[in-house]
Amino acid sequence: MQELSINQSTHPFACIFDLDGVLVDTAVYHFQAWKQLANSIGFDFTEAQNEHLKGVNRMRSLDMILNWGGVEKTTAEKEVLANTKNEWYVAMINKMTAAEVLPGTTELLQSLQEQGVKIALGSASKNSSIILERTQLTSYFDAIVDGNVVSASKPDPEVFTKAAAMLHVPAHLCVVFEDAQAGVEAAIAGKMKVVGVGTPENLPGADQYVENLSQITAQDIMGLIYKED
Ligand code: B16
Ligand code: MG
Repeated sequence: MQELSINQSTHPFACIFDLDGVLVDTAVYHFQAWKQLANSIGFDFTEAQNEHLKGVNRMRSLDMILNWGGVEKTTAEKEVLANTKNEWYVAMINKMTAAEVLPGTTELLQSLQEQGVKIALGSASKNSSIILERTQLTSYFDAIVDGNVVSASKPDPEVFTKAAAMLHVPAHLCVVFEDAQAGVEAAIAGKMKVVGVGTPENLPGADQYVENLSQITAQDIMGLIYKED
């Protein structure tokens, strides 16, 4: 069935995508680098613990890991540890390819772009530009808001409200795609619609749930904003 094209003058809307866990799966690289760091300090770090770090910024993640390991460090020592972890992580993401883009991602971004829908990134990561370049996704984005330009971490809505402002689209016409509970809460706090990439159990409060972006079309997204039409 042919998809109807979206008229952006009568039914405008924009999409804001989280990066890690929505467009690409970099959680595996974060896990390897954090585990190596924890082991170097003398304790272990599990995949279950890594789940709690999704959407959480780098310094907050380090604080949580040190807390789990029962280790205290000074601010200066934490800076060194965070930089070490990031060097290991960047070495891994520098080898990423377009094959690591999650299912349905490129197709959805292409369809949205062809239909004139504005697209932004809303990520906690300070490494988003490397990841987008390596996976050949950069050209789909009209605005990039990441950990380099926001001061308040999710669940604060700053990352998404900044993205909406850069796109010149009001919050109530924005749909956020998120795989982390902190991100879903941030989108709700920003008064935006939110698609949870996960389950209602993991991500309570989202307007719709998908396993990945192959399960949603540009028309479905428009329907989330214009439900009564
Ligand atoms: P970096 P997202 C988040 O990205 C990750 O989910 C989280 O695990 C990570 O700690 C955070 O980025 C910071 O990443 O160390 O690269 O700045 O999900 O908000 O795209
Ligand atoms: Mg994420």
